[in-house]
Parts: sequence; C-alpha cells; structure tokens
Amino acid sequence: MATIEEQIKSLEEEIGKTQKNKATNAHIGKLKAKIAALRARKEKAQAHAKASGGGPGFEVKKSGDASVALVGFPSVGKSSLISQLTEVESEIGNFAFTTLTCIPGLMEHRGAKIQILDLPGLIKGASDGKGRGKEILNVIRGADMVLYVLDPFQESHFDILDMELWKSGMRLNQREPQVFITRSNRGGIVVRSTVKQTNLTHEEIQEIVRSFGIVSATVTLRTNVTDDHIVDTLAGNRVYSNAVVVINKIDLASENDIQRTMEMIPINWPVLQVSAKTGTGIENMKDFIFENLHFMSVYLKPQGQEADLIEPLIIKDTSTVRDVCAKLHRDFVRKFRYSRVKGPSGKFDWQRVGLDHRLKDGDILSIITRRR
Ligand SMILES: Nc1nc2c(ncn2[C@@H]2O[C@H](COP(=O)(O)OP(=O)(O)OP(=O)(O)O)[C@@H](O)[C@H]2O)c(=O)[nH]1
Ligand SMILES: [Mg+2]
Repeated sequence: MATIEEQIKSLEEEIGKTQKNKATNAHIGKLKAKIAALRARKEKAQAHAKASGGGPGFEVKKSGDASVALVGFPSVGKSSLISQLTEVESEIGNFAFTTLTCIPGLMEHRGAKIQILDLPGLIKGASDGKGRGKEILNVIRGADMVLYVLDPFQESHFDILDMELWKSGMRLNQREPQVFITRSNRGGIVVRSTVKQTNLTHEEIQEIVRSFGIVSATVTLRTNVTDDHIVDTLAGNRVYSNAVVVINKIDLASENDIQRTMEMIPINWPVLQVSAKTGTGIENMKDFIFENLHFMSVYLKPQGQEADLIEPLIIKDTSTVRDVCAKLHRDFVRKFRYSRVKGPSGKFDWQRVGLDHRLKDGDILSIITRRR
C-alpha cells in the first residue's frame, strides 16, 4: 500500500502529464480535490504524532499592531535585516541554518508597533516537514504579512519557496474566492452563479464538489471560478495574506543579477532592493513594510470628553469596532454597550454602531461601556 506521500506524488504526476483543455478540466479538478483530501489526512496524522511526543513548536507571543514574517532560504540575510530594523540581535553567520528558532523583534515606525519575525531558512520539502518546515510555516501562516527575502545569487529559488507556502495552504496576494457551499440533505448538487462561468461547466463544478464526498449542496458563485478556487474553499484552512519581496545583498549584485531576480517575482507584487550590510534601503524598507501592512488612523473620544485628535490609534485598515475594543482593554468587548462614530465610515455624525461596524481612516470613535 502506497504511503499518503506517494499517493500525492503520483496524483501530482498525473496532473503534470494531463494536457489541460476543456475535456480534461473536471478530471484535473478531481485530482486536485483528491490531493487536498490526502494532504488534510496527512496533516491530521502528523498532528496526532506530534501530540504524543515530537519536538516543541516555535510559539511566539504576538505583540504590536501587526506582524511580518521574514521568509527565505538559508543565508539570504534575514537575521542581518532584523538586526537593522529592530533592536534585536539575531545571530548572523556565513553558513546555512544559523537561525534555529523564531526570533521576534519590534520595529516602531510612524506610530505603529510592528513585530518582525526572524525565522530559520526554508528549504524545499518544508511543507512536508523538512528542516522543521512545519513549525516555520505555522509561524508564517499566523503573521499578517509575508516578507520574502531573496538573494540575487540564488535566482531559481523563489518559485520553490513560494510553492512550499502554497502547499501549506497559503494564498498570497489573492482575494478569497467568492465560492459558498452549503450542504443540504437532498436535491443533489445545485450550482448557482451570478456571473458567467467560462473556466468550468456546471457539471464539472458538480463533479469536483462530489469528489469531496458531498452528495447534496448548494454552490453559490460570485466570480468566474477555477478548479483551485473550489478545492480551496472545500479544503478549508486556507490563509489569504499579503506578501512583499525584498532583494538583499545589492552591494554585491550587478544590474544583471538584479534583473534576473526581478523576473521571477510576480509582476504586481511590491519589491524593494536593500543591503543589510551597507544599510542601503533600510529606511525605505521601514516605510515599505508600514505601507504594505495597510494601517489607518482612528481618533478616540472618551465618554464625556473631547476627542484626542493628536494621537490616533494606528490599526489595520480592515478593523472593526470590536478590534479597537480588544486593543484598548481586555474588558472592553465584554462591557461594550454601543459606540458612536463620526467621519468617513459613519452615515451621519455620531451614528450609533455596534461591534461589527467596519471603521475607516480618519474616523472619530466613542465607545460606551457598562460600568462593570
Ligand atoms: N555582502 C552582503 N552580505 C550580506 C548581506 N546581508 C547578509 N549578508 C551576509 O550573508 C550571510 C548570511 O546572513 P544571515 O543574516 O545570517 O542570513 P539568514 O538568512 O539569517 O540565514 P539563516 O539563519 O541560516 O537562515 C552572513 O555572512 C551575512 O554577513 C548584504 O546585504 N550584503
Ligand atoms: Mg538567520
């Protein structure tokens, strides 16, 4: 009997051998669904093995307003960069695997506290657990942003790295697919779509859903979906994060080296060139991180007092009133009665809003809590 690993491998090979066209769409989709199911089974088996022994994880306490994981092959200069960006001294070495665990550092910039996470180098096979890959990928999955560090002299490596993150369920610089699947007791698989589906027919979509063992469900689509979108939705545990790229060691690199490195990076991803050795680009890198984390400013007006328009709260631009409460005090969510908002997110001045209200940059917020 083949191991799960071998089964995945042979399915991947089959996809590789299958010509992609209209006639094979559903077939490929089903193979992908099978791979996703096998991976989920493997995760479960590994989690089980870990619970009964195995090494410790890299638990890091989250702190600050957002966190950024430094992701790269060994020796690309991750530790050199964190030492430039923060007060932390992470060991630097001219040999691979200098860093063996997760080292957090705090970067304060433009009013935000940003946690930077230095990690051991990732290698091919990391998503299968190679080189403590599972622990490293867990930290990466939990961070708000992935910061790839590339070395212009290891140019073939970006794809390998990115594939490891993809296999671990991360979907970078992508929107969560607008696919909604609700199981039902009878009626088979019903596909409803608000847009024209040109990648897959309804029958093909039904087949992919069925290969997850689902007999009856309503599938609602709001985008033109691919097989990956459906598999991702059904497999669950996908993480949709921002990613940016920093090319390090430009003090050593020629125009050509940099050009070659740039060509591997997806065209619309943010890229910055730096040298951790000379310090070139390090100040820009702080802005680069700050801007790509997408913060906003919200001003607070304590009950019965004037609003503080000098020192805003710096929070992620996806924050709700609940996020602000959680940040201010651990009791605020529990004691919350209501809040009022004036500014871009309010329909009118001092609109009364609840915990789920999405805030906007420049809002003034007043939170009203119970006394106890
Ligand atoms: N010339 C040059 N050397 C650099 C630069 N950044 C890092 N290095 C050197 O590259 C080597 C590896 O640096 P580290 O910061 O330890 O690399 P790392 O990515 O943390 O490596 P691991 O912890 O093993 O994954 C060291 O010898 C550094 O001095 C740079 O910008 N220019
Ligand atoms: Mg290191």
